[in-house]
Amino acid sequence: MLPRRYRNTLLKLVVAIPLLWLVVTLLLHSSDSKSESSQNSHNKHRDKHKQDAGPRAEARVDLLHNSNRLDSKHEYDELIGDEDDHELDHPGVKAKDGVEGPGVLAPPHDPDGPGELGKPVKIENPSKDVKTKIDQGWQDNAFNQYVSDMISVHRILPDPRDDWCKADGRYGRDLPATSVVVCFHNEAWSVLLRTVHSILDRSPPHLLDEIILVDDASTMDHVKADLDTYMKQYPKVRIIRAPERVGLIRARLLGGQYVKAPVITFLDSHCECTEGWLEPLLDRIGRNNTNVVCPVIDVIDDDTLEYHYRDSGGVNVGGFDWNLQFNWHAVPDHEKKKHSHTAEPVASPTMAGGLFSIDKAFFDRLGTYDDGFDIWGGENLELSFKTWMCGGTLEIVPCSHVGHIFRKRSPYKWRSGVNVLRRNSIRLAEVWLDDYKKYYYDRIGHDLGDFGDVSSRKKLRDNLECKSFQWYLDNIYPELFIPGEAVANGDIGNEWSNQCVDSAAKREDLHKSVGLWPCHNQGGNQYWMLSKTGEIRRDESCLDYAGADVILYPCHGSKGNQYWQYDHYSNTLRHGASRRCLAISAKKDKLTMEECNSEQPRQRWRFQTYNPSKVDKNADDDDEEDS
Ligand SMILES: [Mn+2]
Repeated sequence: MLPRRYRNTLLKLVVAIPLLWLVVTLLLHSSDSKSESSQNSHNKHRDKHKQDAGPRAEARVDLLHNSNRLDSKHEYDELIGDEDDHELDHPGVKAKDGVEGPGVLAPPHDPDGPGELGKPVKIENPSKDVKTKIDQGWQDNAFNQYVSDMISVHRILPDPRDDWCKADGRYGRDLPATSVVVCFHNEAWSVLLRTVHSILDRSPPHLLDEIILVDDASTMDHVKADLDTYMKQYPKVRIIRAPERVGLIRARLLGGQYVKAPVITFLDSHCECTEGWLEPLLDRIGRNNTNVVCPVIDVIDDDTLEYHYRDSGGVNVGGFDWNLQFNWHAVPDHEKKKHSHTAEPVASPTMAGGLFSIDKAFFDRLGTYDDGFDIWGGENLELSFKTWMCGGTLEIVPCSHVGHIFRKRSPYKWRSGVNVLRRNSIRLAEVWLDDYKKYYYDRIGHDLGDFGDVSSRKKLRDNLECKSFQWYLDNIYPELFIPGEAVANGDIGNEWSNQCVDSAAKREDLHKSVGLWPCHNQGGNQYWMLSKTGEIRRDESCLDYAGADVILYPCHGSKGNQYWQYDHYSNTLRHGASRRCLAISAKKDKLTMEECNSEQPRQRWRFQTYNPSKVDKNADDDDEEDS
């Protein structure tokens, strides 16, 4: 909890600031005043990136790395964002300042205030008192609340859209309206308000029916009566209170019950919507009500609240691995070929889960979420699979950008004892994965425990006459690595030296050189699979060569530095991009990459098992001069 003295001050501020604004507004009857008092801050560019993180942030870190690897260093920099560009991109700041929709005067808002245009706010040399407050903010929220509190809840953001998105007639005229459901639990005041105001400020009023805030039994005072009082001035905002803690999934369903608009949009409570975020989403649903659509999720830095974005060339789509963990990957070639511009909506095998729009009737038809799901996790994959398998389409819409604060841990308390995520995932696997569930169960030691009754969910799938998971994999996610389809597996041995390719493949082993060890025939760190698309991998780690050492890198599915061609006649492993061959050094102490020479015994490798019938005949398509 906040120290009492600070809490009282905060409460007073919370009440006093809107009142003061009201008085000032009435007195002046103009929006000239820019008297917002804000604590002094020093905006300094910041380019530090945290490495250790929870699953969501992990996805983000991998995203950053993948972009860096797949494209170029230059594009990596673009992803991080370039403040100068932002200002050029946003000439209309002044015009919008002080106005918040028809007839409502916004609080005074300093266009040069902290965090404006998505710039980072950094506190240099905080006093002891300030440091205490900063620490408390981190403890309560797992992001820098102190910095958030300094930033206007109406801050202007850069316009992250491609020009393509702004062309005349790009979107239909008669779009369906939406209600936006935002669930929260003890969300920080300024962050929650900024979420709400970014929706109110940047959604065409006729397309926004309501914002439904669902309080999942918060315990902190600031989101109780104060929030009610504050939101009374905004007739479009409705607050629903769960009587007891129900968890994110059930809180969303609770909010969904109040939706009157044809479309439901779900957002997290620590988001910021950017200019034009809503129309491209609703346009897709207007065209076809079985389109389920996600905005691009931009990263709001958890420490500085800097807004990071990049153009549509960097858009990623959702996938998953056999731990049933969501992950991001680059738009695959087969999808790219369907589009003439990178800003067009792209098919995504899965969604991250927190931010999306769906036609309410279609959501109901799909059986919303499994009501046996508890708290959090797995629901995004469930909705993704059944959307595709039961006649819908899931898309990322690059013209729609919503920022999200990615936290590295959950600040909330939950009862312990049950592995909720695993239980949800097992229910999901039982209902939707058919025989492929075995690959997930392999990962959890076939320890299913009590996952409850899934018969009603299976019945739902039958009634909807949904397609098979095989169909989904073949048509929607052909990039997914299916362990049973490996062309080769087991150890990769060099007979001349009796050494095998040997590395652990945990997170901490990524980005490190791949090792060698005498072949032991025990699997473990010597167990590899050669995928039909030419990756040498274990789990999500791939052998990767970028010109220096052969390292382990998260598999990105885009060939390039991770593409290997195994010739089982000469037993050579040729690297696709460099055309060099994997070899063992003359001293037998490390892996090297050399000019290919099939006479060289140091370049000969044997897979424990090799099944040439599983080689994908299309795998060499984009290979110019095949051997
Ligand atoms: Mn979130």
